[in-house]
Amino acid sequence: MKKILVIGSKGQIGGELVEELRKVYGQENVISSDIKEDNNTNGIYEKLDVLNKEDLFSVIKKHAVNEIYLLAALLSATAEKNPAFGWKLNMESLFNILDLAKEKQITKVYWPSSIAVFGPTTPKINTPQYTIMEPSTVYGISKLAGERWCEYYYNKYNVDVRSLRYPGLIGWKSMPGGGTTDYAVDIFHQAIKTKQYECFLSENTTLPMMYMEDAIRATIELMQANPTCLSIRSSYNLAGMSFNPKEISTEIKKFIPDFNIIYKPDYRQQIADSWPQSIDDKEAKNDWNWKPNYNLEKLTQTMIKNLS
Ligand code: AKB
Repeated sequence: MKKILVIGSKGQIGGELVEELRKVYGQENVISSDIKEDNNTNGIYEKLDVLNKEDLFSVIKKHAVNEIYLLAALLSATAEKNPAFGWKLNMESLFNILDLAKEKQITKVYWPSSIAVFGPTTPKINTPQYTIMEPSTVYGISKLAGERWCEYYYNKYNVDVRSLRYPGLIGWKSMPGGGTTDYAVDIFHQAIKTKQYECFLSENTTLPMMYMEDAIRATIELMQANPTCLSIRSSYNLAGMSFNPKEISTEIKKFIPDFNIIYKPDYRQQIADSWPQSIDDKEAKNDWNWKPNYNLEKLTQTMIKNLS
């Protein structure tokens, strides 16, 4: 019987992932947790600081948890403002979970990586799984180090850990929290509310992106995949679509013709410029039949319909 703990369930991915996991495995078998208080969740919720090993262990014992999705992290923009804490949270949380899996307290781990593992020296178009990786952000450095540790724990201790390199994620159910790709969510909220958006990236900054529903499905499909099919235990490249602020604003204008965007790049421009523009995810396609459902047109239509 699966007992799943989702850590960081109040973040951008967490809420939607918990909702979907509960549909698949049953409400009572998915425990959501976050460092924040929660008074109005439907299912089982634990207030949990993943850096506190004792509390973590007692939640696992209390609910007989055997599978963990570790989503707690500082994202690219926030981690640049607090590098020491970004490194601490992103790395120590992973070690706490990998060590529990090494001691066989849990049997399976999901941990997200990111396109931030790539850097300015990486080939930008159709970035392959295996290539130059010299990330220039604290977040990217922590994700690349984490990937190496995941693979190490798999090879050395037979820990069943699985991971995806998420592109920028876009959904209407939750707000992003401190990433460089956040503009692609915020733009929809502002377009509907005020028909204006001041973008912190320049108009031609193309980045890999994905609709949240695709990202959640990819996560669950990877976790359900037969282990013998998985050739990668660091983290899989994952692609959905690629676009820049100008292209997304053109799509939005098809629904809101008087929408206006202005560009005021800030410190996040440099982070975006260091990342790939598009991703080659052939290993994910080959190993566990990954296929995205959403392109920019369908994404825009869905976001506007649901937010309006
Ligand atoms: C960020 O912008 O930091 C994240 C990511 C691409 O991992 N959305």
